[in-house]
Amino acid sequence: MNYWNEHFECMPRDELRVLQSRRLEKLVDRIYNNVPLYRKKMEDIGIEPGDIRTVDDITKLPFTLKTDLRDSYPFGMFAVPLSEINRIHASSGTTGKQTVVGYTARDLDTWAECVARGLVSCGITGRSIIHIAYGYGLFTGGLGIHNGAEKLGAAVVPASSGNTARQVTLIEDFRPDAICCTPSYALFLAEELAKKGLTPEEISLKVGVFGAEPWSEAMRASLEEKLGIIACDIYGLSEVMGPGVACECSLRKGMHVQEDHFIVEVINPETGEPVAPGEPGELVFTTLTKQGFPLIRYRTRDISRLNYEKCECGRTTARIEKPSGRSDDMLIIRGVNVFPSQVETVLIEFGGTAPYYMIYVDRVDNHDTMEVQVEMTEAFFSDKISEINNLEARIKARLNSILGLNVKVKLTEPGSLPRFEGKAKHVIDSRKI
Ligand code: DLL
Repeated sequence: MNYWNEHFECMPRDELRVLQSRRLEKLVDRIYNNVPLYRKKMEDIGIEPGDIRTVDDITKLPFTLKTDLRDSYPFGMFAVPLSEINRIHASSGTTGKQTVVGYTARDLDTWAECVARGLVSCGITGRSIIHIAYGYGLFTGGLGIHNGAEKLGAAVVPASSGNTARQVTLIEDFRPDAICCTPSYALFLAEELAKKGLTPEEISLKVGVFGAEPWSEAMRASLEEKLGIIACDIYGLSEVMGPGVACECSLRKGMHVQEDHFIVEVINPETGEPVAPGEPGELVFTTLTKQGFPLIRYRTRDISRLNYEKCECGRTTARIEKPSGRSDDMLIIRGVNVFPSQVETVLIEFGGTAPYYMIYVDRVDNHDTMEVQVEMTEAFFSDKISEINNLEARIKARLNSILGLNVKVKLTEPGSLPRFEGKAKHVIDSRKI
């Protein structure tokens, strides 16, 4: 078995707890003194940094919610001056505003370290050629994996997302042994390679590291068969760091959390109380070493469970089971996070639309599709067809720019969309993952 950093990945759990406790104590002191939001949250519940001595004290600390990030947009929760920030990333907020995160040079190095550990645990080495088809940009997938792969000393092909024909050519010609992208895009690529007549044996790939969206064991089996690879799962979220918070090893029995950098808890999403060990619940992360954008008890809304048994690979770190869903209504469409509330916010900007809309999500040829249907008002409906087409195009352009995703928009007749007596249901997700 190969490790990137055996000392931390295989640390006896009692030693790990001591390390986590020491780091947690320092973290709480740092955020109390540098992030007004945290000082206020702690004051509100009457605790001081001195009250937190060990990992067990973590439940005394308040949670951090996505709305806290939105309310301190853009830089209000940074714990260092902007002059010390080296990189900024962002991801979808629940409405128009993005959630912004900042990294110091040391944070970027820690991130690359976590990714390098994950890639090595999947079987990638410094001699590998890694094709990265996660998007590069504000999304953490591309650049996050990239820096880890470079730290590892691999030859990195920063293909980014899109332009499938070019991706196929690069894979045929450069013969990478590893690929990193969303699992749905990997399936799409697999089918394009098959269409060109390439058999799994002829495809150079040996390992795939897939994440950023939920995927099933059935998808894993299909990817492994079609590409002739070992398909590993990688987890992360921009708020906490990006990809690499946890990653499977080549045994593929849960994602190892980099616990020297993160404390992971599982709580009951309704009550906020910790669940019994091994029970499912919402994942909550505390960042132990981050300087730019530290978080305590960040509620991810991802539902999963933890396994603390030592893995056969030798790693002692807790393992996250494939997330089984979310406790909120966030959708992940082609790797992009979409909240129905973002769509609603855009729709109400336009006159002529009634407050009835539906979002239809599907997966066609391994491609996620999203169509927004919105009713017109009676007054608008009686207007000219050209005006209807024009409004459709304007809504589409606005949604595409806000979501960063190509969506279909259809204006429908007044009264045509379903009405609900109780809680309105705005999303029909027909994807079979
Ligand atoms: O998706 C970071 C990432 C990039 C992870 C590349 C892995 C690979 P966000 O865009 O902030 O960050 O989205 C985070 O995506 O809360 C989960 O709901 C979902 N997610 C991420 N990885 C997985 C996974 C990146 N392996 C949100 N399985 C998270 C299921 C995942 N869901």
